[in-house]
Amino acid sequence: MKDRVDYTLYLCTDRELMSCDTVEQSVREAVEGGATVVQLREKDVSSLEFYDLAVRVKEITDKYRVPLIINDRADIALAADCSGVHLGQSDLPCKVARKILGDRLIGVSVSTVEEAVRAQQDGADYLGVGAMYPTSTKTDTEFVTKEVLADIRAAVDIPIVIIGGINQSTLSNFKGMGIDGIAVISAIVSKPDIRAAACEIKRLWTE
Ligand code: 3NM
Repeated sequence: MKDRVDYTLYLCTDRELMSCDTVEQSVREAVEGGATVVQLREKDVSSLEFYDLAVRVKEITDKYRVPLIINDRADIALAADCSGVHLGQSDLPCKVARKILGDRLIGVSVSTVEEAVRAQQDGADYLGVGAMYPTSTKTDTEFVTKEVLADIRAAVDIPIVIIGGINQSTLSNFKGMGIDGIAVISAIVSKPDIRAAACEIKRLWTE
């Protein structure tokens, strides 16, 4: 299954930014618009709320056969039988998460060649590289230049998604670089028509 993951349009959820009432609705609309992976990204909820939400969102992603990745929490990913987890540099080390998750997907956020090479060595399945641009969605990020992105692409052979300020206008700057997908929050979930926004971004990225 892991070799067949389509990273083309990787949606991250954000309950603060979403234009609709529920995370489930934002996910449903985004996958109907063409999101190929969903990361459930929750910060200020209890473990019980996170777990319950993961179970509900997974019903939607399963229906559309889209992998559901849980941000940070390997325990929730396992408990809700999700496809995997996404780890930041301050989360569980990839090798430790691997012990917990067996062969489920593990993604790691990186912003340097060193972090990328280490993540691959530690068994990551894919990398999230960013932030490519300043973004008000997440302000505590390191920035990655296009040159460093190219160096990371050359240094590892696992799939790469780029994140941070990726939208309808910026995505074209990264075409032809061997990037496997774009990870997007605000340019999709904050739009009044989430389905249409996902569809348009995917069209622009893949055309
Ligand atoms: N991680 P938007 S940037 C969740 O650099 C996240 O690792 C980042 O949101 C990183 O698509 C980011 O609205 C926010 O810019 C991306």
